[in-house]
Parts: sequence; structure tokens; C-alpha cells
Amino acid sequence: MENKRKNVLVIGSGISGINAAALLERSGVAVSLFDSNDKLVIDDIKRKFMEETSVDIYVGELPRNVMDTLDEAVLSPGVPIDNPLVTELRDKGVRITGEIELAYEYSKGDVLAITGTNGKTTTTTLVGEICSNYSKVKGGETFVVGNIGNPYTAIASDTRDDSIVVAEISSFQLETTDSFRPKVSAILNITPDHLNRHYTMENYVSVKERIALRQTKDDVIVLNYDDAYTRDFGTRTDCRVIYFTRKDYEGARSEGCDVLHMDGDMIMYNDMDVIDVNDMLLIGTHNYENVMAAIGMTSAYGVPMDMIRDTIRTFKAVEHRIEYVRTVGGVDYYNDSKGTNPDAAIKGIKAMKKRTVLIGGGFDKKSSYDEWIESFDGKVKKLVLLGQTADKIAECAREHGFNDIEMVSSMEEAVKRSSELAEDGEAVLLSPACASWGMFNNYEERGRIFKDLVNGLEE
Ligand code: UMA
Repeated sequence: MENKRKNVLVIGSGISGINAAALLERSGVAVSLFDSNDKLVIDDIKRKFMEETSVDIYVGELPRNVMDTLDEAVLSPGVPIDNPLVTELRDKGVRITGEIELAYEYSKGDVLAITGTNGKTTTTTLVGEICSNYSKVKGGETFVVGNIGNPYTAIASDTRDDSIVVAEISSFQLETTDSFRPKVSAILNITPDHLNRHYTMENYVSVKERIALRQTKDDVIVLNYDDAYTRDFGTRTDCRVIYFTRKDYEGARSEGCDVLHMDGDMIMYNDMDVIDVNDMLLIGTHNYENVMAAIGMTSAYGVPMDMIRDTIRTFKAVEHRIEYVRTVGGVDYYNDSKGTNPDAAIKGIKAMKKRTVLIGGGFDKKSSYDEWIESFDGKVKKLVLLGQTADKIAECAREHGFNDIEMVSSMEEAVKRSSELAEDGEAVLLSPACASWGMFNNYEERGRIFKDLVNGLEE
């Protein structure tokens, strides 16, 4: 595959695009880089490369003569496959691929890949830690890559036959995979998200299922039996299925599969005790699901159960996911900036034990907020809203009879108002149910700004 490439265009000059272009350049392919944002400065983009680059860079509009020479275009995850430039290139016969596919073609070792609407980052991080411990014993190295923020292309050339690549894969990235074949994959759950990009739930579900596109009966997929979409996929896929369930062990077992499940506080693999949730640092039932998925994936890969158990026992929550920040004046502050859709944000509220001032709102992904508002369940004292979706959420909340709403125009104002509203013994939770785009570059930046502001509050 590699030596067939001649003239490749990488679209998008974010972290994915830069690393994809650098990988191609190192491999001796003629590569151009294009970004549709005409405000970008070419010298600034050049400086993002780790080494001196001779990649041709274009911003704003792609010259016709460049377009005419191309035989492949590699899309960054943020570039929709139906964007007019991509459509034109496809019509001209240019191969359209993506950053994950490119990295996979250039890398060695085994891949364990995780997708799902929620829980991806926690599960990927946990699977990564378990595999890192395994690599120390077995030899080789584990790399944790993908949507988690570390592009797969950045490490592709460092992988060897004994490497393990643990990849968090988003639906954006799955749209352009082709030969990508994980040895073990997982779809954690599928709830409405990114419908502005995938248009319908049906499309979104079928994009998620692409994680198993090239998997065979020799490979394994871990699926959530409690989720109707992934349960159904288990009956259609060719690969060996391991289910996890919190609700219906007998049902999952009757499918003839191995099953991770819970008996009270005990996580079990079929009829074997694995770990008591009280021995873990992770909290919340959604995290028990992530842990079950991680156990299913790593045991299927061959990691000894004792090593899996020991790693889970000491594993902490990841940044921006119901992350405790600080207690000021008796008020606990939590950063759940990774609650970028209503379903993830519901988990944030559910994990709260105290009356909560909730900060929400952000970029409009055309989500419906009804279930999120319904989940408030008397626990939310005040809803502080910011961003593009503020009015839409406020309207939805009022329709559900929730009127304790404050509108603010910045995160600074949101933290200030919340600190005035929350009383001793209560909590403040940033869990926006929306993406950060429009006000912040990403959810990490939003979370860090929130934490900085909270850390700046006076006792
Ligand atoms: N651009 C174009 N044309 C377009 C669209 C974008 O030229 O049609 C340009 C933009 O002007 C910008 C660049 O593309 O300069 C941005 O590329 P990108 O949006 O793909 O962002 P990257 O910085 O490369 O980060 C991407 C993922 N971003 C998205 O999926 C939007 C990161 O996921 C990922 O961590 C990173 O690759 C490494 O693999 C972020 C994300 O928000 C965290 N993901 C979504 C989520 O988790 O919900 C899917």
C-alpha cells in the first residue's frame, strides 16, 4: 500500500493533519497540506511540524493545479466526508482516506480499538494501562492513541511486531477507515450524538459498526448487552462476541457468549469473581461498565486476570470526567467538561450526591436536551447556561417545568455566579451536555479554564 502512494493531500492542519503529513513526508511521499481556514498563516503551520518540512501548504482555497495531480486525500477527523472539496476529489477518482487508516497501514503490532458515544476515554486509558503493564512482562511497548488526543500517525513509525496499540476511535475517524482491523474492538454504547455531522441515528450507528468492518471470526468484539444497538450488532457480526451487562446476565449468556456482569458489587466474568467495585477508585455505574469492557478486551487479548485486577484497583478517573477540583466555602466543585453530549452529562448529574448548581451549554450539535433536563430529578438547584445552545436549553427546561435558570456570557461569569448561588454542603458541576467549540478550542481547554477559575476563588 505504502509505495503505491504518489501525490497525497492532507486536509486539516490540526494535530491530526500535521502528524499525517509528517508521516507521509518521512516515508518519501509527495505531500501537500490544505486547511480551509484562510485566516491561518502558512509559517505558523510550518512551525507545528517537529522537524523542518518541505510539505507544500495551502490555506483558504486549494489551487486547481494541485487538485489535478492528486491520487489520494487524507482527511483529518474534523473534515466531513461530504464537504464540497472532498466530494469533488472523490468524483475525480481520488482515493479518500483518513488519518487512522493511514497510520494503520504504516504501523505494526496488535490493535485494540474502542469506540462508543461515552466512556471511550476512560476505557481507552484503562485498557492502555493494563496493556502497558502486560508489555513490561511480555516485551515490546504499548501506545495509547487516537481521539484521546495523541494521533496514531505520530507513533506509527515507532511500532514493532510486538507493539500493542490501544486506540480511542471516534465516529468521525471511522468514516474513513478501510483496512483497519483491530484484534480486539469494543463498542461501549450508542446514543444520539454528532447528528449535525452524521444526520441520522441510522447513519451514526452504521459508522460505529465500521470498527468491526475487517474483523473476522479470529477477532473479538466487546459489546454492551444493555444497549439495544450494540446488542443487536452482536447477533450480526462475524467476530467472537463478549458481552458486558449490568442488567441481564441470563439474556446475554443465552446468546452463547462469554459475559462480564455484576452480582451486587462484584464484577464477574461468567461465574468467576473478578473485582469488588468497592476495591476500585473509579465511581459511578457508567464506570463499572467501562471497567467490564476493559476486562473483556484485555482478557480476550491474553492479559492474565491478576494483572488486569491489580491495574483496575489503582486506576483513577481521567481529567475532565467528573473530576473533583476543590472545596471552597463548603461547596464541592467538579469538572465534567467531557460531558459533551446529553447522555454523558446525565451520568455527571447521576454521580452527584449533593444539591448541585449545574453549568451547561455550548456548541449546538442538534442534540435533544429533554432527557438531560428530566434527569435533574430535584438534584439541580440552578442551571447556569452559556454558549450557542443557552436559549434552546432554557426553552427546553421551561417546557419541562424547570425555571431556575441563569444566563451568563462567559465561563468567568458562570463560575462567579455559581459560587454565589451554591451554599455550604452543595456542589457546583460543569457538565455542559454540549461540545465546547465556538467558545473554546476543545473540551480540555474549557475544563482547564473552569479549573483555573475555581482554583482562583477565595475561601
Ligand atoms: N478543517 C478544514 N476543513 C474542514 C474542517 C476542518 O480544513 O472541512 C481544518 C480546520 O480549519 C482546522 C483543522 O481542520 O485547522 C482541524 O482538524 P480537526 O478538527 O480534525 O482537529 P485535530 O486538531 O486534528 O483533532 C482531531 C480530533 N478532532 C475532531 O474530531 C474534531 C480530536 O478529537 C483528536 O483528539 C485529534 O484529532 C487526534 O486524533 C477531539 C474531538 O472533539 C478531542 N473529537 C470528537 C469527540 O470526542 O466528540 C469526535
